[in-house]
Amino acid sequence: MSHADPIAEPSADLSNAALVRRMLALAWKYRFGCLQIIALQGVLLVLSVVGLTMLGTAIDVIRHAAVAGSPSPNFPFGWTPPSEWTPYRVALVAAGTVLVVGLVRALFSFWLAIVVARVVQLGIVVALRSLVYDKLQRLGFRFFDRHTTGSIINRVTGDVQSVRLFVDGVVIPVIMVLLSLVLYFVYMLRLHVGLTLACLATMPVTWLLSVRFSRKVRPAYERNRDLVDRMVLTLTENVRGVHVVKGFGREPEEIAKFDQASGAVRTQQHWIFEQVSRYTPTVEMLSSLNQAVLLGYGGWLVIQGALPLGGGLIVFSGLLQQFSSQVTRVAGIINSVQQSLTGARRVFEIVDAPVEISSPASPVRLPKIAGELVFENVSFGYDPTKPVLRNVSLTIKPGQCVALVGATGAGKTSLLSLIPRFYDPTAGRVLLDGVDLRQFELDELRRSIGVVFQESFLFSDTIAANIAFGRPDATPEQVEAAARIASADEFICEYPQGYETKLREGGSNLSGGQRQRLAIARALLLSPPILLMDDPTAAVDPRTEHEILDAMQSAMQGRTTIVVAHRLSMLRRADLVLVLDDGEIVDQGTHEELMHRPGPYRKAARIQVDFNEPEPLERAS
Ligand code: M5T
Ligand code: MG
Repeated sequence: MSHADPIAEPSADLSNAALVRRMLALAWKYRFGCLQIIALQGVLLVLSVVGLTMLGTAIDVIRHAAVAGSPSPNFPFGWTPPSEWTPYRVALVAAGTVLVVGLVRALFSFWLAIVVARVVQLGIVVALRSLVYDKLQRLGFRFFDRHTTGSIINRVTGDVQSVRLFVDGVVIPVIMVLLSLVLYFVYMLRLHVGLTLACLATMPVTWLLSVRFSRKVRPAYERNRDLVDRMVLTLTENVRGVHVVKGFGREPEEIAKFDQASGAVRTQQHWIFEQVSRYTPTVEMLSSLNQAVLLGYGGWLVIQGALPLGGGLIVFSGLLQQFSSQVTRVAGIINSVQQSLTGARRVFEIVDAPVEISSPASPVRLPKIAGELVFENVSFGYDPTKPVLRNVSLTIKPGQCVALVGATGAGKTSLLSLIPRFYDPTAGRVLLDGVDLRQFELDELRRSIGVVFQESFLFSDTIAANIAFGRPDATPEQVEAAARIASADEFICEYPQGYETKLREGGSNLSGGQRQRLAIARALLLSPPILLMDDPTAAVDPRTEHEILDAMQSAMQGRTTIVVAHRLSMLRRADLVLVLDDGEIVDQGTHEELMHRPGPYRKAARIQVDFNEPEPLERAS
């Protein structure tokens, strides 16, 4: 087994071609829905051409009746009106048909909207969103260290929408554009070949323009997403750090910071809009050139009697308009391709991110975990080139209570985080009951470890639900028992709703010490063979600390406990004290032993002992 754990870069192929292939595969998964959408849009397309034909025919009928000597109309679809019908009756029938076609179109449009919503918003978007969210639950801490909250939130919400855009903004429109271009082109050719070629002469120019446009705008979209991320990050940090911001009176600077981030997005978007608004009128201008050719050449053909007015020129004009609007749509589609590629890259980056920490194929199962922990030459660094723990070796016997001491930044939290495999060591290994941690089933390993983090996070739910977070099936009695051991019962019962009291986001309606006690109760309720506590009593007064420690004495019985501690009251109770300095274990022993030899421990401990009668020399050294 390789112990190297490089900062894994997403190794999957995220080239444009690969992304397009994957999004096509996604569309293929929804092919029946997509086919339904295409069929409905096809019906709408045919209906619009039928409506246009009816209009042209009606004009020819009216003209024939009104203008003496004008040519008799050509009826479409091989149909001729009975000879006894007056021209007015024929025109009325045509009008009626146009109306019916319009009604049917409305019905189909309605149906189409429903199908699109079902396939796209309720199907693809929901499926993608849960795919990304599921993956996020399985990703290791390294992933979250590397990406900002804003970027992750954006990916789950915004970028997922960009991916579905590939289906309803690219795949389906491309098919529809092709279908309608062919239909219009064939129809125009049937009306008049020369006129068709003359009017479509500008199309290659339009096409070239749209290709150039997309080349120019593509990189801008990528940059735009980054800028939006940065803006969201400013916002989330501001909301989460509201106390700091207000406490330091930094509101104006924060506003300026946000303005700047939002200004950058605006400038960037403005540039994109500028490009779009330059492109669209140019294309529209080209299409009026077409109209001029149509009226000049087509008008001449009508006067010559080579083309009927309604069924010919007017239908042609309608077709041409549709044709150029479809060509213009190509630019929109290319835009959507860019946007969805950018979004897809960010979404698939999460979907493909290697799950660096996962269960082995055939995990080792122990009938019962005794709780012996061994570190064998463990080194670790968040960035592998900058080790935070160096060559740490230690043995903790089952049921031992170990205190971990060391200056801030010494690596205490990092050492603890290797035990539930929040990270894996860069070298060496950690053994539980003689088995490498990496051989356990991950969930099982983590369930047998209760963790009280240095900063306890609580959810916006009831107190009871927070305590039972790791064991949702716990009975109220068990929840209360755990709370009692953590000295939390008393303050909880002071609330009118007791254990059913709702916490605000992050537990912000509790004091720091209350939050910590809930976190202890949460870990104790798991009744785990191993208990890790990162400075659990930092936010409580010494008296409450005593209460907690006394009560926990029984709870710690038979469990391997590692506590990051600073206060002597805790250190005295520990079976073993490990002294960590700059990522290395520099000393270990009981409190008594360590106090009897000179070293950093005695020096640090004396400061506390002598607190009441300060000895300036001792403290300064
Ligand atoms: C040890 C660095 C930190 C420090 C060293 C958590 C964390 C830490 N570090 C990172 O680079 N990334 C991280 O996510 O690692 O940090 P620690 O283990 O948190 O130290 P500690 O628990 O002993 O300190 P404290 O202050 O909690 O007593 O260099 O920069
Ligand atoms: Mg720490």
